[in-house]
Amino acid sequence: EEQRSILLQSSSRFPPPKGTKLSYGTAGFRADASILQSTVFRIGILAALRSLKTGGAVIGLMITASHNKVSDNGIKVADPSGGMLTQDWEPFADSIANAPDPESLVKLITEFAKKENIPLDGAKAAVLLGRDTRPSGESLVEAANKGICSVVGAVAIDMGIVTTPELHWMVRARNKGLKATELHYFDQLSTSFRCLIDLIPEKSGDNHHPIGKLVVDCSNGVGGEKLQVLKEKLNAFLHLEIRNSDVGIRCASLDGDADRFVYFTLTSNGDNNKINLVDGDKILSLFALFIKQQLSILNQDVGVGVGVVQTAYANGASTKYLNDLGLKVVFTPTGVKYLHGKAEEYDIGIYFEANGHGTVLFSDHFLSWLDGIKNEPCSGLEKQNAAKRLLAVANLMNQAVGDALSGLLLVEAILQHMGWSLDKWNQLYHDLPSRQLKVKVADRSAVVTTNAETSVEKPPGLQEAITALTSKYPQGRCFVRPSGTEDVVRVYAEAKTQEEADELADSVAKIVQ
Ligand code: NG1
Repeated sequence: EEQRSILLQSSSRFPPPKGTKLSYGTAGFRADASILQSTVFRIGILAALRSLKTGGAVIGLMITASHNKVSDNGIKVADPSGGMLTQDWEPFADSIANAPDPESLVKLITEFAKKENIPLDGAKAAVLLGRDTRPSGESLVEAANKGICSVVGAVAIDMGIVTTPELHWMVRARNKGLKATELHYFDQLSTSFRCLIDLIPEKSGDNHHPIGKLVVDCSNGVGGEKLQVLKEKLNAFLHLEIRNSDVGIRCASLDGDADRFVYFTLTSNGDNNKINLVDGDKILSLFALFIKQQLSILNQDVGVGVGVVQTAYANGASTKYLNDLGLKVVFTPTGVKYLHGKAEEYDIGIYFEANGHGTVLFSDHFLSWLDGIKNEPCSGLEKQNAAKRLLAVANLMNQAVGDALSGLLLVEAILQHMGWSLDKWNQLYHDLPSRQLKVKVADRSAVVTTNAETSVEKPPGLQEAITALTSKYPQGRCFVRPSGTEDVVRVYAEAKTQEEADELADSVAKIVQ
């Protein structure tokens, strides 16, 4: 009863916006920040309930809209493992976000708590709060805090301005009883990076190029101030320049909450600058190649279960390259929650979305095997070093979620290890020309897909039409899917030439409209 009246009272201070229906999409809720107070308050309650349900484990709640415009904001929940909120709670998130008044909200919460056996008796619960640099973040954190504290026994711990991956990392570390502050995060990243650099074999031959300076564009987001900390720790090992946007020799670019990154170079011919994008598929390929090499040194290139996870947006040329390396490539729908879950099934699971979100996961079993080799002098120095390198990769790469800062350091370490320029890396394979379009439709949920979003189930007839158009183009590939973060249907097409990819995407966009 006490709990009920607290919830009624506090939620009456956060009325929901009229006339908008929110849904928990590919990356939580996103909308104009001005209408999110009530959603954030309510998801604060959800996070506290999730903590109670998981026996008091720490839950994460991140206020960010990533790469969206600065006036937007959003909210994502991290489960005790540091991964995304379990999908079977998403319908509850939707229903409480859209409850019209305090009575119906409290009714939904009470029923859900009963169904899930969540103790509402003052048991302890904890939620870690984080936000990016958006100005709206501060007041939204306050709303989340109110939501959390309206669950009796729950406390909110405000971590301030952090990257999304940092918050996920902290949630995971706390629940594992590991050191979990931001200082520990930076320590772990810089130590394992230095370890990889120390383990680079003596340079031989003319293949090695000094790899020069890296310029990082931080999108005026949270990544800039965090990368500055790493730069200071790594000055002697990595020549790094941090800018909001600029051009340079070898450039990397982070998104607003630093959970994604890509590389690029600029070539200028006359007045025109051309951007050569080195995307998530190529980052994935570089990581896969390095890991494969270390496994060969360990004579384990077939015995270890390595899984590479991509989505339908992966360029066909990357999938071919990975298959040719002898790796197993599997596909999931778009959205980190799907890729991460799949990657967890392997000894080493490497996943990346083409847009630069991904990481490398290691199973506990495999890590102890590596530890054994590292500590066994009879293995021989080469094998011990290969094991050390893979252990350093496991420490460097965020095990909770894709992380631009750790990913960037692994790219840099591998380029130094190989003695490769960015161009050399970019030559691993050549992308097939592709085109992505967005189509505004009346109701994007009318499009229902299957087979990791590669084919359309509904409306009837649409897939047949897409197949017929695609078959006209050599090496043609095309699919459509409703976006989970924007009110559009996305069209992706690939073909042998840019003109053909454009034509195919255009013609399919017309029949989707
Ligand atoms: P949607 O809007 O569902 O396509 C986009 C990206 C995802 C992912 C999420 C989260 C594409 C095609 N889609 O999802 O990969 O990054 O945003 O931010 O890039």
